[in-house]
Amino acid sequence: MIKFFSFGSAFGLPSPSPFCMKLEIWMKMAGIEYRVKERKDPTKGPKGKLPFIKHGGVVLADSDIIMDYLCQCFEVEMDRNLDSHQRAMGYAISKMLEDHLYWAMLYSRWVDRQNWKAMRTHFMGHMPLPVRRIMAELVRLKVKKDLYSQGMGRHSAQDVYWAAKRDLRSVSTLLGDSPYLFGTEPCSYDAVVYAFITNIIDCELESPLKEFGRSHDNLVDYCQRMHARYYGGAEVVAVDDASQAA
Ligand SMILES: N[C@@H](CCC(=O)N[C@@H](CS)C(=O)NCC(=O)O)C(=O)O
Repeated sequence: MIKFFSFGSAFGLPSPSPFCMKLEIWMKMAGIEYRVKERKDPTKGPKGKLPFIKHGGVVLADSDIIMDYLCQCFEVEMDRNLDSHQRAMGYAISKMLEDHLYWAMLYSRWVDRQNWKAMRTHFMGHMPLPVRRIMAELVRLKVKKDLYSQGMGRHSAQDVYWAAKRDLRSVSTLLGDSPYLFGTEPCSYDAVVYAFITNIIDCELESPLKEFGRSHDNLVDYCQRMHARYYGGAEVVAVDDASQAA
């Protein structure tokens, strides 16, 4: 059984981490059984980020690397129906969301004062008060530093949201009136698109990006469709919290 280390549900989302959601949906698509181990602190993972997995003696981080490993272990062959152009498009869209839109989402949650307090309460609320305040400032400082190094954090709020709206508009245009990214059945790239878009438009936290995303009916419908398919059923997935042995 795969032990899947992930942020648990928050802000009305299965996970406030689009990378954790991406991997979880992909495992559901692949029919791979897993047990969720909820974590709030990503630093304990092998790369200091979530998600990561444990499988036998193997500990692996990074959603793409994990998916590649699972493909080999379980002989998963996804996206058989896609041609090479669709695969290349899917890859390009995924990286736009993971390496560009993600940073604007991070900005809207940790830097924008509108959401900062809710983030602090969710991630640090369980800590005693003085520690909570210090940890919260340290984490916010780290996110700001990461954003600055990546580049997004050098822009004004207005420019951050302008840049991210272009991503959302592009996804909406590419999706058009298709039920899924490449037709009537979802593919692995839908795991990425859904995880990132729902983390913006279905998140209880407000932001200019949420408002903009929700003004695109096809994005709203797409997220509802994916949610119903992957989280709407009576499927039972075992969940352990952090207090239990890893
Ligand atoms: N490339 C990684 C990215 C994972 C990632 O950035 N995870 C975030 C949560 S969405 C995280 O744990 N961040 C903690 C940090 O950067 O310190 C993947 O695909 O898994």
